[in-house]
Amino acid sequence: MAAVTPTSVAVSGLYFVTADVPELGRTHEGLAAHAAAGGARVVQFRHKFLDARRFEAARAVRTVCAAFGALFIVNDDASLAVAVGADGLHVGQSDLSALSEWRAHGRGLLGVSVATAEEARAAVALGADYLGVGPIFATGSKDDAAPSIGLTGLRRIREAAGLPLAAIGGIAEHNAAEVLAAGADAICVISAIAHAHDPHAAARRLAHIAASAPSTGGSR
Ligand code: TZP
Ligand code: MG
Repeated sequence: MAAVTPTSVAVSGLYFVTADVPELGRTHEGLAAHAAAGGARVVQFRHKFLDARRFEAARAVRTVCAAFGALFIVNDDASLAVAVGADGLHVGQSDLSALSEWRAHGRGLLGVSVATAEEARAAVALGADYLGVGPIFATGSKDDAAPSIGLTGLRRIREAAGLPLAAIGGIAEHNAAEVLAAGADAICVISAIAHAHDPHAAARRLAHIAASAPSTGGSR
């Protein structure tokens, strides 16, 4: 049987984007562990401060992902992704400049954030392996978040691109099923786990919702 490499594994199910929540004593590593133990198939290390701690924090999240068999993706920072041996890099529209370094030195999945069908087609042409789609709903977790695109925007992107879609932005237990029904392959969350009363239990419930979703006929 052929070996399964990261690039041949579709992004699907529950996808956790890390944060720290100092007021609750929650770290990137600790939350990644709760998410992965609860069933997250993909964890993206997203650390917006370029300080020395990010390298150690990324390595710790990588170790957690390896322990639980989750894909480990790094947000935006191609140097960090290469340095810690990430399974992939995820870039936003304003961070596409990171691609040349990732292509030169990195190996694995490339995720690109898109908000429109046009951006989705351009990301396909760039060689993306999956698309981050959103914000679907309003979010308090991203300072510079663009206006939400809603389920209608997600459906338009579903029609435009055959790649796995990881929907993000304001997704939680109450709306995850409708996001999956609209064509998402993965539900991508920060606060629904990071701010949950019990992050591990929240991850388990979200992973269960994702696993129970019927196929949309999209890339699943
Ligand atoms: N990109 C688009 S929305 C978003 C990112 C990183 C934040 C999602 O956070 P939450 O708490 O799941 O709405
Ligand atoms: Mg970015």
